[in-house]
Amino acid sequence: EGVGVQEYTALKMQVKEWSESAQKKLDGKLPTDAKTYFIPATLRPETMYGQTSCFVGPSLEYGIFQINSEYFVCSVRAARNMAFQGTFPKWGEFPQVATVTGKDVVGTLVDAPLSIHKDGVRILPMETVKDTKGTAVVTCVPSDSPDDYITSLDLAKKAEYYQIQKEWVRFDDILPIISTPQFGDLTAKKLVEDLKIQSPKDAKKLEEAKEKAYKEGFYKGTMIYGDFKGKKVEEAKNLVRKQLIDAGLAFPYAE
Ligand code: A2H
Repeated sequence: EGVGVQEYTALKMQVKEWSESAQKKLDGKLPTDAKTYFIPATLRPETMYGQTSCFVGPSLEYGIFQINSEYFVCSVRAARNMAFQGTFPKWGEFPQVATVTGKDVVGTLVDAPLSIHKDGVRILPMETVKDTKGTAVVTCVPSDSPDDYITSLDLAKKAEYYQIQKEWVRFDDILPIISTPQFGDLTAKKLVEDLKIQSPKDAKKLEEAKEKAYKEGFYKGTMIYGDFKGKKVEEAKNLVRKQLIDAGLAFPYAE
């Protein structure tokens, strides 16, 4: 990344129902009617129609931060950055009301803005989520992200091992959102299969897949779903981002 600034879209995924373990941990720490949101940072707002779940690092620590009458779940590092970007009411302050681990919140049901899954999606574990970038929350779009595709496949295959319900992965029929000349309309699936990626730990191949998916999607992709169907991805990206921000469902986040 070096000297460049990464302009993310921070999405607000409202909690509909906490997992049992999160509920226990948070008892008495949040008002009962609190509006709480998981905040994934994404570079691909135009893909939000295809969200199927949302990932946290199971062994990472997350803070719950108060912003007036709302609460955000993200890494402490990200909250600190947000405090210097005008996200919190008092510049430089990011009041933390609780701490949870990723493992605690797995199974929580959240709203996924724009997603076809109107009844919400589940918080799921992803071992490769880093605490050192974004918000340490990653929304899952298996049609266009090779990481998300292979992690979902792995979670669905080993649901018992991960102590999740297979249905939570919502991996059965992936929604095609973007079409590209080289990879068709399910870019991530095509690349995972072409490069024979076997597991979320195939870091080198995933890096290659990510690079290819991103370039082809951004420069050659056309939207085949949503309000900007027919438009180039390059153009749709900012239109979807603006739509989410104007609706109060997202905000800009940079690092
Ligand atoms: B992207 P960059 Cl559809 N750990 O969003 C691991 N991955 C993280 C992360 C973290 N702490 N924070 C963000 N990310 C992911 C959508 C998407 C993304 C699609 C396709 C590719 C893609 C849906 N997931 O990213 O290293 C987030 O996933 C591939 C580049 O800061 C975020 O955008 O450039 C992207 O990585 C940010 O990666």
